Amino acid sequence: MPDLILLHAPSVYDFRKKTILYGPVSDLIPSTTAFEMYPIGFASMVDYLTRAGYNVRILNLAVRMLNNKNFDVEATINKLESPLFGIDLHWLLHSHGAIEIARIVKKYHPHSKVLFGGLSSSYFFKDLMTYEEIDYVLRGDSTEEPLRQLVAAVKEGKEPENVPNLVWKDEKGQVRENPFNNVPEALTTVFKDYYANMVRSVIKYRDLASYLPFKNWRTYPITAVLTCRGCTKSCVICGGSSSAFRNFYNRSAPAYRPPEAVIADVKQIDRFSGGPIFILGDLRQPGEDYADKVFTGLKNAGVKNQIILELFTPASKELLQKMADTCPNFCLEISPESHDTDIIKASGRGYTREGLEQTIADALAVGCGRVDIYFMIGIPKQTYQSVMETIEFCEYLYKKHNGDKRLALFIAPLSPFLDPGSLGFENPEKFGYKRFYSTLEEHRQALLSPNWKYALNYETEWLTRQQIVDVSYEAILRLNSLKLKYGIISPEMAAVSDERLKSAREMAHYLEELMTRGNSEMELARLKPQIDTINAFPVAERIQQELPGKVGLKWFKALGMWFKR
Ligand code: B12
Repeated sequence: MPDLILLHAPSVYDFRKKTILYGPVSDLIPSTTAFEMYPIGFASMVDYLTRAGYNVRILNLAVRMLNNKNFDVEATINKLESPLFGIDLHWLLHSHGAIEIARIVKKYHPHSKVLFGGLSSSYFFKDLMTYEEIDYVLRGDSTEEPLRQLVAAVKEGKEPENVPNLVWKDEKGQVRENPFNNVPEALTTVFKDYYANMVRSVIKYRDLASYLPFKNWRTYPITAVLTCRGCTKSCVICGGSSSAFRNFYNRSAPAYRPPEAVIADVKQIDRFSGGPIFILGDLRQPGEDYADKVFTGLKNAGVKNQIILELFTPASKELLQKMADTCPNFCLEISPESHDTDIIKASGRGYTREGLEQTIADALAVGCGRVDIYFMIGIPKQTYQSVMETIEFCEYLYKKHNGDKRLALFIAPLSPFLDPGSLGFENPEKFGYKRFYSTLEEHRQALLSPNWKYALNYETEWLTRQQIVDVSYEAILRLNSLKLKYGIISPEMAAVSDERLKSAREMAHYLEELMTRGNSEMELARLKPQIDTINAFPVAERIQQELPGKVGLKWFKALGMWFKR
């Protein structure tokens, strides 16, 4: 019997039965609108506990529900056995699904304990304790060691009064808050051997289907390497900013993994996957020296996988050249949010229009395989007009670089939520935000809105919720036409995208009408198949993001890695 089962819920339970028009909320990530990807921390928890001698199983319920329409969640949970079930509420948009799954776990396993963790759990720990099916919340961005202590306490039937970071209910149902003092300054004891230990766990429970991080992972096995917890920047919309970490996760400075550990991960991944590897976070955060060490290590490792690197601020040509020398055909991720220097500044991002243009030009010149630029709708000072100017800027870039196919431009709304803990969420007026929801339950209910407009937990002084919806469709449609015009995407892909966006826009308007009329239940049920079809349309942006190349999984190697142990 596993000592702990980690469950990942879909954003909304049961999305297969509810009628919800999602909008372009997950177009730029590998997940679908069910947000089936579990936190990378699942791998580090499996690794840490396995090394400590415990058995941990992962069950990605969201991915199972997506991949099999007959997958029976209740029957599956009923068959599980463990004294402790952990559910992630890392991203707030899992708040509906996560709590419904907790209810199902308690229904079938009233004597097992239910544990929540992740950034949103840490933020909303008091709210979570009011749900009777939740026994524990582990706070913080680094829960491996507290979790080890909790698993031991549960196994031994002891009260967890000494487990750091834990909020729990004692025998009388009183909520107890243990000291929140497990906040490691360096990440030297985590992610030691996590690929091997994940493979070990998959084999032990003979259940690869429940470990898949997202629906299409088998055909596009992108993997991520964590470099740090925390952040040096304080972007207004980010719940993972330095101020959010300081105020809510008790972290005053980011903790980094040693460069050697980052290289070791990349080498481990190379042994079982030919897919792209996303090195998370700007490597210059701890200093240029850190970045240099990683690049030297990568060069020596001779890894063939395509490497994806992030930049939080403009980079010198010298640095970009170094990236090209060490990771041929590398892919660059840049999120300036807007083309307009004033707006970029108001959102706290570290670019200017000139700096952005220079970095793009230099990256293309040194041979970067692809430059991904992400713009966002719903940031301070941004008007309808300004969003349209961002699209004009995109055309300017395509022209300037002669329709270079390596230039990948994307725009999406900040949705559904302005992150809790972000400067914008905490001081809405100061940054021109109006916040509609505050509590966990309000956010949970918002996720059930048939029209994504009402899931948005904010609007701005410059854009109402309706305008955010309208301008999002308009901007993405225009960008799509530009991509067609400059030959960036095929006419077929452009046509599919066009159809998806136009039918979604039409449906959003119809839903708005319907909901203002009231009494819409029957009509919503009638619309479900149509809305499901719109939600399931292929997303051109996601297809465009998938890096071409040899991306197969080296299963035999993965198994070999297991047998060698
Ligand atoms: C890397 C990253 C991603 C990666 C995800 C990689 C992955 N699988 O984890 C990608 C790019 C795919 C991504 C996507 C999204 N992200 Co993101 N992401 C980040 C980022 C930059 C770093 C996260 C991080 O440091 N993790 C490390 C630590 C904190 O977490 P961890 O190791 O996974 O888990 C540890 C703890 O959190 C905790 N824990 C987590 N789960 C559980 C469960 C249990 C039971 C327990 C006990 C403990 C526990 O213990 C773990 C081990 O110590 C942060 C910003 C930041 N600087 O923090 C945003 C951030 C987390 N993302 C955010 C958002 C909003 C999203 C999206 C919803 C955006 C969107 N609309 O598409 C999607 C959701 C993806 C999905 N689930 O399908 C917000 C979350 C705000 C909130 N509170 O809801 C953040 C804070 C900032 C931001 N706006 O980007 N993201």
